[in-house]
Amino acid sequence: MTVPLRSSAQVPSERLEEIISGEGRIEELSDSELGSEDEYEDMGTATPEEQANIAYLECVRIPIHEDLQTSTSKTQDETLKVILPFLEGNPNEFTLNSHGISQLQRKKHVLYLEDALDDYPGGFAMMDASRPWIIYWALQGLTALGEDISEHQRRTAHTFSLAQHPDGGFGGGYGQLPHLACSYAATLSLATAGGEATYGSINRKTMWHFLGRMKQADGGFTMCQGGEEDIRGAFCAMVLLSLLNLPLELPNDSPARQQGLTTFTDNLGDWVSKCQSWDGGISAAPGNEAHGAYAFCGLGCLSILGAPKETLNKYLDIPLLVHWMSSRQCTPEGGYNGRTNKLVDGCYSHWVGGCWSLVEAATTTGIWNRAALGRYILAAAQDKKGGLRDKPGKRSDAYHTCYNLAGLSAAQHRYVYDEGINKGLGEVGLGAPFRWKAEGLYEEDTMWDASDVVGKIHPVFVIPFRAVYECRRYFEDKEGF
Ligand code: FPP
Ligand code: K
Ligand code: ZN
Repeated sequence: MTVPLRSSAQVPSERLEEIISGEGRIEELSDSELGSEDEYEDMGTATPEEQANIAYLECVRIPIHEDLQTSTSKTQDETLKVILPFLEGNPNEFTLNSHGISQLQRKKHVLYLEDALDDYPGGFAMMDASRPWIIYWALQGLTALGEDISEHQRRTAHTFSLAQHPDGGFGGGYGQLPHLACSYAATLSLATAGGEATYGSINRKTMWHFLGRMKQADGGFTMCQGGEEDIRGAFCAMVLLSLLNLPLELPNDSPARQQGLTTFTDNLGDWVSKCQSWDGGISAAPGNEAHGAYAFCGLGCLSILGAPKETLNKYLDIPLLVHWMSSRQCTPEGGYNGRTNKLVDGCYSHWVGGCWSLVEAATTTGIWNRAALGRYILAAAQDKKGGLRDKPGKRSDAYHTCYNLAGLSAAQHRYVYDEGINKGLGEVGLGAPFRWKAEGLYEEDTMWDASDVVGKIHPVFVIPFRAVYECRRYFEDKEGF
């Protein structure tokens, strides 16, 4: 039997090799290299699983085209032509799973992330302020791949002891000013590394004062002193307050207290509510364009403020949000884009894909295509050299590796909110995020085998469940400072 297949030969094989090896760039492909829309070739030796995969793609891969061409529509068409060979065939020549999709290249990704924790050449000096992020992405990715990262415990604690600011919070490294994003990535890294000495290295009292300086009278948080106020700040602050079991009362030296606020959560839900845009998505700050990364921050923030069923329904228009989130899943690519009329990108596997667990705890379940996301991640986002990427033609990096794997986990596992679990943990304060559990694997219409399954990831904190509950337990025994 022959199955019609879009020809990967539309892109000359040596160019395809460059793209696969990460040296070629999509933007460099000329129109003739990208070929025409309707060329097909026979696929003589497809296994039944591959044929089923192709048959599915045949049904969904021809989008309805407007006559009007714009730079946006052209970039989209070009991107599809680069991605389709990876969905329909196997240009990386990875071993295929029983569904005809590339297997998860676990060993390669582990080596890639181990390397990301090693030394960097001089050109990376500009990334110095992002050092906490790099450590977080690598450690989180490794645990998702099933690695025991406890050997990194001492080194992680040491690195962040230098990045902790005497006035509270973490910067990118020694001598840098504290920042909410650095504090978030540092704390998640330390929680993941685990161990009492590691937890104990976090100065909760100065962190509480730092957060007090970030709190704004309108309810939101700035990222740093005098910096931008956006929904990342609201999410990062709530993660720190809940994971470290900090008092919810504002410190006396908090400027917001002088403006009449008394707690960190004052006006917060209303501020997040104002970030929901007219199209249902969530933006960085009121009035801005909705974006997937900010949707996750908004939903994460509300899921820490209280039970998602209450807070999400209270502060958001959920049907409108669900419509916007559903519109982010690209067809036929299967992965997500971050905003309207933009391109599929593996990191949104988490930023949007990861929103579903939170939203499904507040409304109907079963409203997204997990299999299509799994297909994009396994077939198109894995780099031949190890690590995962935005899309074919882009280089892998620790950020895209972490968030592709988190998205894969969201597709594979059923994460549920259960009031009944962890009695005695999070009874006072921000206890809602300690009510999550993994309730088995999603098994209908999957695109993965057991060996492609990644670890369970806490849907709000995006670190292992063990790390979340152990860390909170440690800080609950340390009430006061
Ligand atoms: C657009 O980039 C990306 C943004 C506007 C937001 C980026 C923010 C995050 C990824 C994370 C924030 C989360 C925390 C917890 C701090 P782009 O224009 O290059 O990409 P696009 O075309 O896909 O929109
Ligand atoms: K992008
Ligand atoms: Zn990306």
